Amino acid sequence: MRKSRDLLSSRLPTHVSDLAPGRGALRPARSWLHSDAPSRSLDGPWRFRLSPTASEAEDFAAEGFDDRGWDSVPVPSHWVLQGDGAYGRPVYTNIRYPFPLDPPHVPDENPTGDYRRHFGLPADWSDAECVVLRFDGVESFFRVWVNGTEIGSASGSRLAHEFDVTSVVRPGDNVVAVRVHQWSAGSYLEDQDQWWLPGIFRDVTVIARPAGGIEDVWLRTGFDDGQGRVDPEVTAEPAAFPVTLRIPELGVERVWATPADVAPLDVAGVEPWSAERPRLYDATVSTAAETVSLRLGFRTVEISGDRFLVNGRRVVFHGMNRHEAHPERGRVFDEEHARADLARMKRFNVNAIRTSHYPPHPRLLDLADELGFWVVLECDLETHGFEDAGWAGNPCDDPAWREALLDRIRRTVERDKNHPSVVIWSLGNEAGTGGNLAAMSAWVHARDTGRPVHYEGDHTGEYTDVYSRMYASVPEIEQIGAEGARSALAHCTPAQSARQRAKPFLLCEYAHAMGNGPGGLDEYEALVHAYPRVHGGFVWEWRDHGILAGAPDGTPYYAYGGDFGEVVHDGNFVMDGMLLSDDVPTPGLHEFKAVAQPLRFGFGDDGVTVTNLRHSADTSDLRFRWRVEHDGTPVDGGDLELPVLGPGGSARVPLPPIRVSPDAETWFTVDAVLAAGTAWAPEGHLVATAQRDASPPRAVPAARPRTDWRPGGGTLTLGIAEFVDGSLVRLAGRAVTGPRLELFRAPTDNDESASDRVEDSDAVAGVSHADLWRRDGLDRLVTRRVRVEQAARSLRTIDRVAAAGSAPSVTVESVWSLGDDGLELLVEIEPSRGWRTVWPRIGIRFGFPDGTAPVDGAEWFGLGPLESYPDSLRAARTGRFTAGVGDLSVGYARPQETGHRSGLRRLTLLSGGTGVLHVEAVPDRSGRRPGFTLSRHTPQQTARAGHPFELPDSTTSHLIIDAAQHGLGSRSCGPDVRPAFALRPEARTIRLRITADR
Ligand code: IPT
Repeated sequence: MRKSRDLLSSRLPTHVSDLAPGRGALRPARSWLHSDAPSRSLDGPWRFRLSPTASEAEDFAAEGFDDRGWDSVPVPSHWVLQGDGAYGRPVYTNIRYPFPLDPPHVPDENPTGDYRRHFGLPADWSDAECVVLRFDGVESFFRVWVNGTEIGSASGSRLAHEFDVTSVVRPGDNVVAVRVHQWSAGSYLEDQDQWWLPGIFRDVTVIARPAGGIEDVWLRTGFDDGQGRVDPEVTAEPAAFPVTLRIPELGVERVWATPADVAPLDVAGVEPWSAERPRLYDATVSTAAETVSLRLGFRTVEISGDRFLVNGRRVVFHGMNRHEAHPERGRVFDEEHARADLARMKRFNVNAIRTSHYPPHPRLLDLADELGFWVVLECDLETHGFEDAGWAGNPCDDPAWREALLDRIRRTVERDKNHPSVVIWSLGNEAGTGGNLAAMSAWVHARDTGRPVHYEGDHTGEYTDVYSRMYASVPEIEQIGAEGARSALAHCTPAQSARQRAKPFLLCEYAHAMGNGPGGLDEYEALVHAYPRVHGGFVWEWRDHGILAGAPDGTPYYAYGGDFGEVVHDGNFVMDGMLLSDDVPTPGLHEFKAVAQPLRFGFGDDGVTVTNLRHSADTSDLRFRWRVEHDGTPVDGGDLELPVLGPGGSARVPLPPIRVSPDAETWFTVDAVLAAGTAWAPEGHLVATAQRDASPPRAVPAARPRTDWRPGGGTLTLGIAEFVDGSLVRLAGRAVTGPRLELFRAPTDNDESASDRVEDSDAVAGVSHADLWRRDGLDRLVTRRVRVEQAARSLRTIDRVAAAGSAPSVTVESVWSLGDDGLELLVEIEPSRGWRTVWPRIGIRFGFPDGTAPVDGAEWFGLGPLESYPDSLRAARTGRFTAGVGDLSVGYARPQETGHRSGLRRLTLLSGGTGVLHVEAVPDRSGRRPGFTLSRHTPQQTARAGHPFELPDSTTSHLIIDAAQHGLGSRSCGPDVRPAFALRPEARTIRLRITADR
């Protein structure tokens, strides 16, 4: 083909520790464009061979090499996820490198994948000015040969690399050979908290670049006061001109005769782009030889003082950190799945994405433009493993690495610069600080004046534009919000503090969603409304990274660190998502949705004030519906007429007449739903909701004190309850164990954290709550029956409950009495002095062994439908719900506390859909209501399992009625439970009325 070039002017790297980002015929970074120039996908099966080291002979690259003995793997894929372990296994580490810290070297044991495939090129490609071979993602360092000639090499795993292969390709059959090393110098820059997954994991494409084509184009947009602006940059040979810009919907057709004519243009009648109303306009840029298609969104990003503004309005990020993770594909992109995932985000009121911690597949940004997200686009950079060494040798502060880092940020910005959704560039994550980061930032500032630069690690704010933090506590953010530049930062000089705190503030990570949690989301949200400089943040993180694996008996499960026999690993720290590995939203995500809902409802005596909290969209897309329920049963409902509210607008509308029940709880609910279907949800989808208790006050019936107790044991029947020596043995003819005091919960990941961050909490630095609970024996309490007494139609037991080896105890007095309205159980729980920790729960546990009709479900009136905890109650509503016992627990990747339903009024235990026992919960003297948990496992059994498949086969349903539960917090990486939601040892009462049908 024409235009052969001197491909190999520089010596190609022969060692994987070469610091240079790439060599050979690599072309400059440019936008990932949709062009009508011919291209061929090289995705599909490739011949593959894996070697244990990097030093295998290179003969495979020869054109005539006989690869018939090789295996075949699909491209794109990660070889460790292919062949059922035949090509090694994934490795998970968080901060540590999985190889010695010996930069820029990596071990000789360096899994190396050799790939080969043939591809045909049509004869008419001979006319191409240039033939380009593009790799959209290869982890971590690769060399390329075409038809036996070495072309070049590259690293930067989640970045695009294009090679000029014009001089070596030919019409008809061609052979491409690629050698991929799992470890390279580049690995030192890619220490993100995720699986290490080598291979060609994004698309490979061969592209014909036409003579007179468009090398690159950047259509910067702006929006100001109803007026759009396009500021174009066209990269093309002068001979390629004229170049024409067309925006048909806006009637724009602009012809630039020469490069010098390319100039900004104003466009009237434009609707702006926002995450809420992602209005896009199709545009084309063409020469005689090539047409490039883009979708324009008009918006202006700016920082004004301590405000981050788009189109002049302050943005609040209700964001998620999004990794590319899939249980079977790893980081391989699947557009359908990505679209469904983003639509799910929209349905859960997520409006922003931080692409932690690397650029996603380029199509993801097309989807973000289209569905509407504010995107913080992050460079592929993390050097976290240097932290342990006090950041000595950190590539970010060593000039030898500067070019490699600049190459990464250039490839990041250039590839995705056209996307309206991208509103902030991020230099990377957890990479310390240093001159190379400052140089990266300077490069971005020079290249793109239209977007600010973010990097959390710039603690003194030297080279970035926003003040970003991770996992800051609520009190600290309150101080940042209230005092701003007046408050001093510990690690800064006064001048640095002032500079940093005068910037817009955001949380690039918060609310660590590992396991059951996070708690306290609503407190973070409140800060956003109290302090305009606080711009919200990005939950860590969107999804669990579990990898689908099989237990020894074949049971499928989601594997985490250590499950593949890694030498060093970080266990289930990779399971910290708002979605479980199989896409199931966690209760934490439902809580997020409720907290981030874009409307606020304020109930008054006869009206409700509705406020639109959106950035710029009005409420014309919403319909309002109301309903009245008596004890959870709908009795009335209708539409609520509301004027269209502009952003920030509010209106007070009268409530419909509410039919109040004299003997049932009356609840009024208002729902805001989509009036019409959107790209991400059907008509009727619930966007926001609120409830108001309209019940008249009701007195809690007093418990009748008794004094006529006399000793009594033996067998006793009280209505449906049968006792032997004071112990309950049957209820309504059904075998039952307990109730016994239960103070333990299977520790959550937050409970298991031993972090030192104990400010503003009851935690002990360096020791987990779970260890303290185990030390105190909360999981192994034993009982001594102190007394069994009877009175007419009543039974009383007094138990002393304590753990082996410790003195503190709990006195449990249980009184069973048969009254006119059935059987009542009154339990007084009173701890002795000397308990030192917070408690996970204060409850009583019943066991229902499987008989002919096992207890397998629950129907209840209380808070639901999902689990809730003291610091995670916003998604829960008062109503009537039904669920099977299996659906009452969440399948967290590591089994832990789950299933607590707060605010219980009435519970019916079901067997095969039929009620077998009814439990009414009477509020305690302070009006507090208990919660319940129905599970096939005890907390002790759950705590012993590392994965769901390790839970023992169950023969019993366990019902726990909790007077109280400890909060959730997010101590697994962040603040612990706030004091208001911490459960300290205290006296509690549980009062239940138990009945059966007939
Ligand atoms: C923070 C990391 O940025 C993120 O990648 C992830 O590892 C998260 O922690 C925990 O899951 S860094 C941490 C030291 C605050």
